[in-house]
Amino acid sequence: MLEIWGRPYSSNVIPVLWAVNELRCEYRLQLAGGSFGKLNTDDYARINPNRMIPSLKDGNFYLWESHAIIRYVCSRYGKGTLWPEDEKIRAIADQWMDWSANCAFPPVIQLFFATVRTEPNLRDQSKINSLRDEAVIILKLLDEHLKKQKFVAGDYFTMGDIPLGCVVYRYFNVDVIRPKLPHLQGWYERLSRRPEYQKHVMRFFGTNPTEWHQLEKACRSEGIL
Ligand SMILES: N[C@@H](CCC(=O)N[C@@H](CS)C(=O)NCC(=O)O)C(=O)O
Repeated sequence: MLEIWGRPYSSNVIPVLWAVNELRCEYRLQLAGGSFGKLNTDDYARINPNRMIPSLKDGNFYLWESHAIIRYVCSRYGKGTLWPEDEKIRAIADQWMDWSANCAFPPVIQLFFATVRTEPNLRDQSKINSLRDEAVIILKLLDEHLKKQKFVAGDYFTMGDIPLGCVVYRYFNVDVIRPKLPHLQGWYERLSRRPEYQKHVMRFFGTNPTEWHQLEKACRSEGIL
C-alpha cells in the first residue's frame, strides 16, 4: 500500500492522485499542507526536507516532487501503459511533463490565483487578461502539437498527459473568455471521458477563496480521498 501526503485540491497533488488511480494502486492519503498543516513538523521534514506536498512512501522508499513521483509510479506499476516501453515515446511523454512544469503550469496557476483564489472585489481585470493571454500563447503550442495526434506522446494515453491534463482543467474552468483552441479542446474532451480524470481532476474548485477553502476542508468528510 502506497502512502501519499497531500491535499486533494492542491495543484501538484492532483496529478499524483490521478496517476495512482489510473494505475489502480492501493494507497492511503495522509491529509497534509494548507489548512491540514503537518509540513513544519520534524516528522514531515524526515519524509520531505523540502516541506512541500506531495510526498510518497512505497515500502521503505520515500520520494517527493510530483513529477518524480509520477515517473516512479508509472515505471514501477505502469510499464507498457502509462510508462511507454518504447524509449522515444517515453522521452516525448517526459518532454511534455517538463514542458508542463516549466512553461504551461506557471501562467495557468497564476491565472487561477488571480481569479478563484482572489476575492472578487480585489481582482485586477487587466492582470487577469494578461495572464490569460500568456497562457493562451503557451497553450497554442500544445494545440498545434495535438493537431497531429490524440494524446501528447502519440495515439495512447501516457504519463505525459497527466500534468498537462491537470493544468488544462484549470485553464478551461476559470472564469475568463478563451479563444478557440480546437485540438486542445478535443484532447481535453478525450481526457474528460476517463473516470479517474472525472473523479480526481474535474472537481468543482469554487469561484472565490471562501468556497475554495470550504471545498478543501469538506474533503475530509466527503470521502473523496
Ligand atoms: N515542484 C514541487 C512543488 C510542490 C508545491 O509547490 N507544493 C505546494 C502545494 S501545490 C505546497 O506544498 N504548498 C504548501 C502547502 O500546501 O501548505 C512538486 O511538483 O511537487
